[in-house]
Amino acid sequence: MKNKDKPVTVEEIQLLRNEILLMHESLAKDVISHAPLVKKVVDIFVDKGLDQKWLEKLLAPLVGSSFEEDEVMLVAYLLEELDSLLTVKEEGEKLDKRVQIIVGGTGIGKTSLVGKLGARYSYLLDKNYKVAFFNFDHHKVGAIEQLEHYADAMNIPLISLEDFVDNEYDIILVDTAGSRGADLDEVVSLIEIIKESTSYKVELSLVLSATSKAKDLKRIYNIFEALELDSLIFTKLDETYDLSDMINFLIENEKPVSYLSIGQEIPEDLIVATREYLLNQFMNEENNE
Ligand SMILES: Nc1nc2c(ncn2[C@@H]2O[C@H](COP(=O)(O)OP(=O)(O)O)[C@@H](O)[C@H]2O)c(=O)[nH]1
Ligand SMILES: [Mg+2]
Repeated sequence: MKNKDKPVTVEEIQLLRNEILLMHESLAKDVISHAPLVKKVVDIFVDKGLDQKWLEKLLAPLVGSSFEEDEVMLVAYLLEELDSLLTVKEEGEKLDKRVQIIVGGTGIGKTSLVGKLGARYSYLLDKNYKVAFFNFDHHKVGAIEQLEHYADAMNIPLISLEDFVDNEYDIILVDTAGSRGADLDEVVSLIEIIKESTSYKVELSLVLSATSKAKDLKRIYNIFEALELDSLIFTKLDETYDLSDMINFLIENEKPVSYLSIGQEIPEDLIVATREYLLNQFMNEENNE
């Protein structure tokens, strides 16, 4: 068989694909270098921390159009695109018959979040749900005390797994341990048990900190991506003025964000995520200092 007749392998297609992608990227950069105003807008947002390649690919197609000479339009277009890429999960009106499992790395605010959500669902919405807490954190010493404290203060029962089958609660909030591999298997078995022995829906939320660096966000996300995540929750938005790593992460992963934790106060410092809030916080970073 002559070389050129040999069937193309998957690896070769992959290589070609990568090459085309690279060509696209350098082409975009090249095109933009001939359009000063587009380049200026790219630079502004690179300064704000957005991914340069992403910006170039997005704006290159506008070179040669009437937008090219209009900075306001270029910025508006970019913000529009950002807005469309940020996905949020609305809280909705029917929150019950649900077990919400909170997973994520250590020290990022999971237990505080369980407290905040517990108060929210029990007392702060139009409908008062019957909430219970469940602690699935076997490792961290003191972890149970923290949740016990919230349970006492909020008059929300801290239940055991056996209590799930009674179907007595509208919402069960599950606090978990950190992000080690073994814990992940435990979470998987917990989800199986709930699905097999109760009629609750399972909702899995991954908690990430807005203060984490891009690589750390990615690393944690990669660990938990194996589970079927329903939503992301970002904490500690009050602790950083630079939300670019969070925004880049959201652009890349397109997972819906449900809640945002914006401080240590329980239950006050929790808000339902909206695209407006995320974008405003990102754009106004300097004004807040
Ligand atoms: N500034 C700030 N601190 C927070 C926020 N959420 C939680 N914390 C703090 O982060 C620390 C760890 O919280 P904790 O809920 O125990 O984290 P866990 O280990 O993930 O359960 C505590 O001191 C919390 O008060 C937040 O949104 N902003
Ligand atoms: Mg905890």
